Amino acid sequence: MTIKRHGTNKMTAVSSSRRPEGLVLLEGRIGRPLRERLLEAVERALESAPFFIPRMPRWGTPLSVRMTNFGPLGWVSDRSGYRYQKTHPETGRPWPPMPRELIALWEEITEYPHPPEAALVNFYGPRARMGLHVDADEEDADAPILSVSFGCDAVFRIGGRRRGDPTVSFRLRDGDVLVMGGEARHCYHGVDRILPGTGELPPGIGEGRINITLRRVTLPPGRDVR
Ligand code: MD3
Ligand code: FE
Repeated sequence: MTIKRHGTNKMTAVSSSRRPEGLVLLEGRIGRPLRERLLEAVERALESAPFFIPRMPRWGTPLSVRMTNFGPLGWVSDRSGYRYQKTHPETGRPWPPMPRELIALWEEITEYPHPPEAALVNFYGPRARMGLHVDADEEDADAPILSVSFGCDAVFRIGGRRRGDPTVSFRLRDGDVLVMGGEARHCYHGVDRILPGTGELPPGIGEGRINITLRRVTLPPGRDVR
């Protein structure tokens, strides 16, 4: 994995064969002013697109994470399955527009030639977690995924293409950006736990952690399924 500490050009902790290629951690990439604008955008979005409780397909078991989305498409999960859709599952309204700051961040960091279509906002209370999974609901599996973390630290884990491949863990902290391209895009990953008391979110959101992932969902115009 590549780790860059913001404000210096020094790169530390170089690749190890256990860590997937294409994983880049930009520690502290989000500065104070941008952090404030993005969290304000989340608070504003919650007024029209409140957090919903995602549920496991078939059984309807609730996940511990709460979710909402920005952008033309949003990821949802309920008894019928996982999918991207244009509207909030409870209000039936379109998702709030993608904040321009998020589009700009995607352009600066990924250099991917098409804008993100979904920004999934995950809220973790102090006891929430996310089990190991692969993100496979995007048609455009070549586009990277960019994630931004706020609030409490999380213990993030990533392995390989197969469940059971060896994993590595590291903390995701307030202001960190993690980019998954290349091989890493297809690897199992999850959040083992939140470290309560390690960070703050606006009171309107609550105690815990917010993670926003930017995704390209559909194939860009003119590109066919291979
Ligand atoms: C590695 N979110 O929303 S962000 C998810 O902290 C998700 O909320 C976690 O996994 C969170 O699907 C992790 C970092 C992340 C996001 C997507 C990935 C890592 C990834 C996709 C492939 C590989
Ligand atoms: Fe994921």
